[in-house]
Amino acid sequence: MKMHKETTGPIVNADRIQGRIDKLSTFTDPDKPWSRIAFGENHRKARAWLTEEMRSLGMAVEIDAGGNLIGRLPGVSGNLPPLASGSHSDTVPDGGRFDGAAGVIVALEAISTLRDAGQRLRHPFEVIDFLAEEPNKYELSCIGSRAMAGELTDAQLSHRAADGTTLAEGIALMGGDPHKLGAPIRMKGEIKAFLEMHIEQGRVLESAGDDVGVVTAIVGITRMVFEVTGRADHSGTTPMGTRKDAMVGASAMIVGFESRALGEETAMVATVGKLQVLPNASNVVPGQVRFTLEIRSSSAEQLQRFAVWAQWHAGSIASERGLDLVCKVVGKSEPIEMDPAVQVAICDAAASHKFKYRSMPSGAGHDAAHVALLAPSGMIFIPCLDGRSHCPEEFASTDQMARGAQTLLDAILILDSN
Ligand code: HGY
Ligand code: MN
Ligand code: MN
Ligand code: MN
Repeated sequence: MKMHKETTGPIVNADRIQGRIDKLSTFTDPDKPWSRIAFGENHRKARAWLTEEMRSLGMAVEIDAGGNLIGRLPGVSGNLPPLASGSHSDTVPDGGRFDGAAGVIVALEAISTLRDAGQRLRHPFEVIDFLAEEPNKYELSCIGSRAMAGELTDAQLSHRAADGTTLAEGIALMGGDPHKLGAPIRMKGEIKAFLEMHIEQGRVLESAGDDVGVVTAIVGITRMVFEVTGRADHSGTTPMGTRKDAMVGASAMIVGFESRALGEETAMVATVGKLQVLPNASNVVPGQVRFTLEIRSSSAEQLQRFAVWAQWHAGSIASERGLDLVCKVVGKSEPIEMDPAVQVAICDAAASHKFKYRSMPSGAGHDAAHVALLAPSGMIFIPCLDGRSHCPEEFASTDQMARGAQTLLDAILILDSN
C-alpha cells in the first residue's frame, strides 16, 4: 500500500487484514460460497472465532441484549464515552467475503495497529459485530442495530419464521436477551461516535479511480410481504378461463412495480427478490404465492407514496382476478444523513494519506443507518471489483481494504483527540 511520506501515525498491516478476511471466509458452506446466513451454524462459529480475536487483543467481550457481539477496550482518560466501529459478519445466500466482514475486520485492525504501536486511545473503544444485518428468515434486516436503537417492535420480535421459531427466540439463540428489548440498549449520547467501513457495492469509486468514499447519507428502505391466494387446480383439466392462478396475478403485480418505479421522476428502486410458489409443482395451477417487495429511496415521502400505491395496485389486480391478497410492511428504515463532524474526520483522515476520496450517498442499507439514531455516525466506502456485491464474485483487494482501514484508524484518532 502506498502511504503518504509525511504520515507519522501508526500504519495498518495489510497482510493481517487479508489473513483475517481469509480466516472469516472459511466459516461458510463449502458447496455454497460464501454463505454465512444469520443465526446459522457457520455464523455462530464465525462469531466464536471473532470472540477469540477480540480477547487476544485484550478486549472484554459481551453479547448485548440484541445479540450484538461487542469487544470493549478501556480508554486512558476516565469516564469518556466510547468510540465504536464495526459492521456485520452474516452474508446473503451465496454472498461475498467482504460485505460486512471487511468492516468488522478493519475495526479489529485499528486496535491491532494501535497495540503494535504501543498507543492507547483516550476514549474506550468498541468493535461491534451487529447481529443479522442482511434480510433473513425473520424477514428483517439490521436486527442488532435496530435493537440497539430501540426500534424492534413486539410484532417483529414475535414474527415466526418458516421453521417455527420467533425472532425473539433467534436473538436468544445468538446470546441476546429479547426480554430487555422493549427499550433502546444504548442511550442517545452514550456513544461518542460510530464509524463503519464497507465495500461500496457499486461502481462509483472504481470508475473514478478513487480510494475512499465518504458517505453523506444512507437510503431509506421499506420491505413488504405480499401473500396472493388463488385456487390450486389440475393444470391439465382446468380451462384457462376458469382458473384462479396466484402466480399469474403475482406476475402482473411485479411487472407493475417495475414500470411504476421506472416512471418515477426521482430515481428509486423496487425489487421482488424472494418468491415462494405453492404447491410449486409443474402440473398444479399455483394456489398461493408469497413474495417480498423491497423499495429504496432517499426520500421518505417517495417511499411512503410508493408503498401505498403498491398495496393499491396489487389489490386491484387481485380483485380483477378473484384472488385474495394480504399485504404488510415488515421492515422500514428511514433515509438518514451521516454526521457532518464524522464526515469531516473521514475526509481529513483520507487527505492526510493523499488518498483520493469523494463524498457520496449509499444506496445500500447499513447498520450505521440505525446507530445514527443514537450516535454521530459515519461510513467509509472502499471500491469493489466491477461494483459487484451480494454474489460470490464480490471482491476488494488487500490494498483497497488497507486504505479503508487506514482511513478508519486515522478518523478514529482524530475523533479521539477532540
Ligand atoms: O441490503 C442491503 O442494502 C445491505 O447490503 N444489507
Ligand atoms: Mn449486504
Ligand atoms: Mn453489508
Ligand atoms: Mn394425476
